[in-house]
Amino acid sequence: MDINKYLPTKKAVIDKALRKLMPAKNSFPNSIHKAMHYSIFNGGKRIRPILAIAACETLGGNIKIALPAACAIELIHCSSLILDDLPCMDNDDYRRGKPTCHKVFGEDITILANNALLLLAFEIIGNIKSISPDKKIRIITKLARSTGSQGLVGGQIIDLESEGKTIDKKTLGYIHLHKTAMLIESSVYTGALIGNATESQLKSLSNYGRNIGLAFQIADDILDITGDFKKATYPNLYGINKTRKILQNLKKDAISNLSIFGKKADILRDIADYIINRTN
Ligand code: GRG
Repeated sequence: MDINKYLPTKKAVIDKALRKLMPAKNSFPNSIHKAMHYSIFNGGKRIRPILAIAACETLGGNIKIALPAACAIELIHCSSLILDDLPCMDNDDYRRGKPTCHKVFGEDITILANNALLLLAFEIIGNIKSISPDKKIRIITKLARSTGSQGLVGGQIIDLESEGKTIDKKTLGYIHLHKTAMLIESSVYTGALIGNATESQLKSLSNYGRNIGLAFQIADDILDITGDFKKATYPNLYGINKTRKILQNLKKDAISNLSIFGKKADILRDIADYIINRTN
């Protein structure tokens, strides 16, 4: 399927599944469920769950089984965004073009919504009937690792501690890997494991995921060029031409991991293209 059709089609499937998996918006206690729905259904691209599904499809796996796990990853991602927007973190008033969760529901509800979304993600994975306990443990462990102090949280900490300082390329690489690439890699890993990947297929797909995860953040840096040269971004540290070269090399490295899958991995190749050329 053409990527321009594939992405919106899968996003619609994911949104529908998310509505089914989450407690209803008006269910008790209303305020937390309203905040959770507000944070999820506000226009996200759903690239992480789409990658999980695409990895599963590449292996000929059952995407109905991958769907709840893919949705769980979107819950983790959105939980991190609402935390990131808080005044004590990035202090943003808008997310996805709409007032941030704390602007609408307050900081107290936002912190609780972050925790609730995160825990719901693991509950959903725990409840998937058709995955073996062994695979569930591997998925849960991988996702927890990419979210905790050696993943998202770790990346966020170094990002916060680097504010106002001149940071070097190694530190910037650490931040991008931990804040963005690890969860994207874990999304591909999750779909691949559910698609019954062999260990060597899992390794190749994880490498693909990590490379496009880094590319995703660098493409974000390019989209976010503001003229603020104090900001720690690839264009500021490497210059725009070198940054574009790095982006192309990451795509090449990502795609080199797909050769063993032949044409079956075409959608993952198209997603890599979409990621480096994206406009939002
Ligand atoms: C979840 C326990 C826990 C902690 C989170 C706040 C924090 C710790 C981490 C911040 C992570 C962060 C904001 C990373 C940026 C990643 C990124 C590129 C976000 C934008 O992703 P898109 O473009 O967004 O996929 P949409 O809106 O499309 O979903």
